[in-house]
Amino acid sequence: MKSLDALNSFLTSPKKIVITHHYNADADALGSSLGLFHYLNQKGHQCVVISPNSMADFLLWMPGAREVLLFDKHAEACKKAVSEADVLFSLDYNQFSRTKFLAPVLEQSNAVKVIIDHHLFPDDVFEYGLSLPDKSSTCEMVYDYILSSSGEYLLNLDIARCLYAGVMTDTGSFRFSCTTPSVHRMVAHLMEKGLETAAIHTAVFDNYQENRLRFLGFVLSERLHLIPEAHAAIISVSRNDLNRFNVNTGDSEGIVNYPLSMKQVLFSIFISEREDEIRMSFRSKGQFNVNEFARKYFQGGGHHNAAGGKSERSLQQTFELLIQYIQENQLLLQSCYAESL
Ligand SMILES: [Mn+2]
Repeated sequence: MKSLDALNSFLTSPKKIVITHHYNADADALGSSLGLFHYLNQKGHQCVVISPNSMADFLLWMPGAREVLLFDKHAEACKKAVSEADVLFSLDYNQFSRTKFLAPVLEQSNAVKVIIDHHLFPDDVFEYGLSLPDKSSTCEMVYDYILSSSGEYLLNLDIARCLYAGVMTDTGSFRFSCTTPSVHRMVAHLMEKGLETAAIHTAVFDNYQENRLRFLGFVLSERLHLIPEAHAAIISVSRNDLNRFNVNTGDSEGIVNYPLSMKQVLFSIFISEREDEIRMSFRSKGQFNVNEFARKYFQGGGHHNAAGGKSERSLQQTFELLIQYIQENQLLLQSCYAESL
């Protein structure tokens, strides 16, 4: 794969550029896409951001969010933009299948394909780009790209807001182990551009509707299962539970983190019953590697402290399997716990 430096010599004249990210965009996916969008537009390119599906409400404050083309709403406009594009950026994902229904459209594109991403094992479809699993977020990588392309003078408040949102969420508000000194230097730099961090934290995190807060209270009280000897916790949510509180896909986001606020818990799992599968989120604090766990047992993966997976079994069967796999890892979890402070 050729470097982003090499791409820059291709971008010396104005190009038509499409920027995409994964299905169910999170703040890093959308923030990195819009950060790059605001940057490349200022460079004279004609950019469009395409999202595979409609985005969660807590992202709509981002500058440019309402200009994003949604494949589930504007399929024809998306197809047209992709077919006319000279360059296609893939941000915060490493294979087209992560865009679900948009994937066939991207696969047919003749545009130069570029990846900027921090997940393991990128597909070989990309001609240019950067895949750095040690980076905190794709937003940090877009920031690095802007600086390394001598674009510092174009780094404005809109870009700062978008990029900060992704780095804030992907580092768990600067507490995961991926929060390097460069992350803090980046944030300091963005603050010098006028960024107000508190307002963005509020926009992203303090946005619950009543049903979502009540749902959170319910699952913590009624659906939390602890496995104390393995320092693990499982929250298991059925389709009925989701319907009862009328919660959408995005509403369960982040609930997986709550069990980690207990001293004795260092591995937390959230499983929920969706249309066609059991969706799984894994989080850990410290040394226990949930990326390996998700990859080994549940067709998933992600990062050291945060990963996802899925199961085609029933909710109950998935729960029982989880208990079994946690027991298999019990000694490891105990030693991770012994090494924590
Ligand atoms: Mn990310």
